[in-house]
Amino acid sequence: MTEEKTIFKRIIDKEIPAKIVYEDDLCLAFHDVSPQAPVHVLIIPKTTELRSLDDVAPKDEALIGHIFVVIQRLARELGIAENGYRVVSNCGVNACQTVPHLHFHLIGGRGFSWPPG
Ligand code: DGP
Repeated sequence: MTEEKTIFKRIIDKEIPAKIVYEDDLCLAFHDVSPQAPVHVLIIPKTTELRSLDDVAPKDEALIGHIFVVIQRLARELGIAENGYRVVSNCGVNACQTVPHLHFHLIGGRGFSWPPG
């Protein structure tokens, strides 16, 4: 049985539109459809193997490192690096993950509180 594509895989395959801010062979970054801050971008690997952070294995170290380098560059390009930003990966039910494709939220442009809700 073939698993149904997630919404993120459909964005990767350009089947549905997204405001893409960065793309390379390994990852894609686009504006979140429901922004929680003035800047809210999602960075996702193109592989569909990783449904969440919990699926990441030692073989993925280079990919995850690459994604974080991209996140840092995007934070600078999007003008949120100077005042600070937050990177979030919701993993599983307790963290309210809704899309089963590993993703990192890059949010900034306002102050955040801690602890998170
Ligand atoms: P999470 O709760 O961590 O699984 O976050 C999923 C995020 O994905 C959520 O902030 C909304 C965003 N999202 C869901 N569907 C779409 C879509 O079709 N387009 C875009 N750009 N973002 C989406």
